[in-house]
Amino acid sequence: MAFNLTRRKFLQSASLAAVALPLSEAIASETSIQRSPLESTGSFGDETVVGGVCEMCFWRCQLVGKKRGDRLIKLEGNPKSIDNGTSICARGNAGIKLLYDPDRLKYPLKNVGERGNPKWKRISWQEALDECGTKLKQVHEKYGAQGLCMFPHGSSAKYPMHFMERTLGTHNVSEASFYQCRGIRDTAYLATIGKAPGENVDMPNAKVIMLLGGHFGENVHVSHIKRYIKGLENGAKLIVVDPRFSASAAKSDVWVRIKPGTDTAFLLAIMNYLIINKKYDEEFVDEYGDGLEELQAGIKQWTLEKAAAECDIPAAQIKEVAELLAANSPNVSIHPGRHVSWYGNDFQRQRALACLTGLLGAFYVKGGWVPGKGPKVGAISWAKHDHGDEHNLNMNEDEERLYPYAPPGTPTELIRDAALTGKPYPIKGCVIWGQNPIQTIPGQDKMKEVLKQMDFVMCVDVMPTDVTMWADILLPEVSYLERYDYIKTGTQWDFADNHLQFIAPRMPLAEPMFERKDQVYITNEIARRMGFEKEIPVSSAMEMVEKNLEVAGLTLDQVRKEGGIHTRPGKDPYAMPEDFEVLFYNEDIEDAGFPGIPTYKPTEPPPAGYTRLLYGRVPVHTFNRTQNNVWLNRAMPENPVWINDELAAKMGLSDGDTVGLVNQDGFSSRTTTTVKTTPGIRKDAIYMAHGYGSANPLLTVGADAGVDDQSLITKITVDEETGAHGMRTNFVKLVKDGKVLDIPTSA
Ligand SMILES: Nc1nc2c(c(=O)[nH]1)N[C@H]1C(S)=C(S)[C@@H](COP(=O)(O)OP(=O)(O)OC[C@H]3O[C@@H](n4cnc5c(=O)[nH]c(N)nc54)[C@H](O)[C@@H]3O)O[C@H]1N2
Ligand SMILES: Nc1nc2c(c(=O)[nH]1)N[C@H]1C(S)=C(S)[C@@H](COP(=O)(O)OP(=O)(O)OC[C@H]3O[C@@H](n4cnc5c(=O)[nH]c(N)nc54)[C@H](O)[C@@H]3O)O[C@H]1N2
Ligand code: SF4
Ligand SMILES: [Mo]
Repeated sequence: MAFNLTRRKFLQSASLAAVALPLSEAIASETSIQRSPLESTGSFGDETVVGGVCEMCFWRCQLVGKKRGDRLIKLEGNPKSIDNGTSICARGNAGIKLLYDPDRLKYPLKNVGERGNPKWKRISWQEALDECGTKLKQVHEKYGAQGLCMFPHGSSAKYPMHFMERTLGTHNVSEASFYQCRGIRDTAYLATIGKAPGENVDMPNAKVIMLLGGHFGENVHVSHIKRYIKGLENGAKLIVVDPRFSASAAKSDVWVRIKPGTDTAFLLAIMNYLIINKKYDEEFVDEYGDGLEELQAGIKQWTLEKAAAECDIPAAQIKEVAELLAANSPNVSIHPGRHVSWYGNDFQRQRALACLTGLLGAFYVKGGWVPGKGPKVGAISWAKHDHGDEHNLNMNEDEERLYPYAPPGTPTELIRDAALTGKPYPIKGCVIWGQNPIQTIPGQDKMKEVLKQMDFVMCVDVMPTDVTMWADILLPEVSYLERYDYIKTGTQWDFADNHLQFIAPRMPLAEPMFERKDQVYITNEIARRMGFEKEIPVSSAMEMVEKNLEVAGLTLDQVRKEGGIHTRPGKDPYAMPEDFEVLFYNEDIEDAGFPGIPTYKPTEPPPAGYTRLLYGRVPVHTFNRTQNNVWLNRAMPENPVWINDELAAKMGLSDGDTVGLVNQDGFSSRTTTTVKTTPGIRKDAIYMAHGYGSANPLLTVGADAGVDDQSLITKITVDEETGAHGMRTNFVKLVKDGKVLDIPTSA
């Protein structure tokens, strides 16, 4: 283990959410962990296979597999890991149930019914690949590269994505991890400190940790949560800003019960207070800061009182937070957040977080933001193919960029609008690979219209999900436990003085079953059929990983002999780079037509009778992708709606009541769920876990379980600087026994 955190304590932290869940669920998730075979015995299986890298979520903990005969029977953290160590979370543990899920896609399928209402016919790979190659080629020839689009997510989607982008030449690629998740964070920090921040805060050494909306314990990334717990064990004070009493709020010293959407005002008031009272790190700001005067002038109206009124919190609490940060600077972890696509005003909030970190001098210091220096590995990719100016059009790269701070790819909404209007160009071919845009992207009906108008939709997945119902051809991929791909790299900068780096290539722990194929096979075969045979960079996934390892001077054999993970000495993570700068004021942002200093843009309040819909993670599921997992379904089969207990009493609602929801545009939830009444949420919002309520009847466990939050997010909000989505701008009422209940929010 990388540090002294006992297994029991880790399990406690992984089920921290029990604090914030209703008792019934708390018991369910606790017992599911206690009953896990992990607890009962240390020895399992006849053989241990090394080299696994989890992808039940995208943190990619390193695994070993225990086998009995041909069957993988248990997953564990790799004892060689300096990242997650021997720990994995509930979802990682349940990977076995994904591997052997009887509902998994097994053969290539052709939709002989309608998109959205499919009738599946089993076909051969030959036929499936021929059809994909022919149809994609037709679109490419008729409409140019810009006639194609892709919705990818996950490590296996990288290889086909690069084929689409580089060889076919389309810019219409929208990754969920950028446009619905963390892209705004990355470009806002890039525009402030020249680097994307990751979640790289040195929490074990922090004196104060501040989380805005981050709720560790419900949001679970094993090594990250260990660093957080280590920080708390070491005595860090915890400030949690959240409208809801989250698992982190339950551990906090200061819980800022903020009005949703107003975080930027809160941050500006803290910065103003620090500047006026000269409580910022003057030495750091003199040396590394640029534009403090502009910042000071631009935020001077943000007094504690003004922010208190805007955020609906006491002025004294904002002062308390500012004082706590100042007294402990520079050893403070201002967490950059991860899922930051909130209100469509998010670029400015993320800039404010980076600027506050700068005012506190908390870059490259113990406890502050410390990027960590991981090792280099290769990135085999497809050759760039020039199809001529007419064929590689990019609607976000016109003379004036529409979204100058867009993360890589093209904003989802631009792609959808182009597909629906044909302007600036038609989009007629769609590849979906490891993403479920029906449940991931706001505006479900819009997404369905986009898919309906395509000439061809191809989908590569491991499970039948809501989006796979829209495919013409549906291809079954091997899972992360059955393939070579992604090399997980990282460092151990935050625990020890002898800094280490690690390299962990994903190797299969089990043999592929049925007719499932991997990403390299599928992409190469389609490329061949589209006439790009000569450009194929590798002939197998194993060769791809081998070549990428070469850059680090390693081979798969060697890493396997080393237990699946290669470690080597690292570099001092606290060394400040020479050209480091914090741009409190950024002239380029202003030239592009946006505020050059962090600026608060209010979000629309709920209309009378409605309340705001908030959503987030639960410890035992990953978005929608684990809903059919039988172990995880047992741990949390539905997503109760959190509603303030006083409001509930006024509305005649009790804990456990069955309800549906309807939103401001008249969209109703297809399914129902239960009510959780609690003082742990403000009156101007309700909360539910994201990812539930799957509609695909082929999911024998997950279909119709709970309510799909995305089906209620129909008002589409886009962040002006980045083009990424905001999703917390929708409002709902509850429906009980067929009766729509007004929400007395002003009560
Ligand atoms: N309303 C709302 N929307 C959100 C969020 C939210 O909290 N609320 N969260 C946002 C965030 S932070 C993110 S990162 C995105 C996530 O968005 P997505 O990545 O779209 O998440 P999932 O819904 O899990 O869909 C993933 C799809 O990949 C498939 N899959 C799993 N493993 C593999 C594999 O190995 N190969 C292939 N080919 N497919 C595989 C799954 O079966 C599933 O169909 O959603 C965003 N959207
Ligand atoms: N178990 C589990 N862990 C995961 C994932 C998973 O699917 N399952 N997904 C991973 C991924 S890809 C991501 S991006 C992260 C996402 O994890 P986080 O970045 O933590 O994001 P969410 O889960 O969307 O967080 C929602 C939190 O924000 C609060 N909130 C809502 N509105 C506001 C507001 O206006 N202001 C403030 N301050 N808070 C607000 C909500 O009450 C809730 O506590 O989790 C990662 N970890
Ligand atoms: S945090 Fe859990 S689900 Fe995510 S990679 Fe690690 S073990 Fe797997
Ligand atoms: Mo995410």
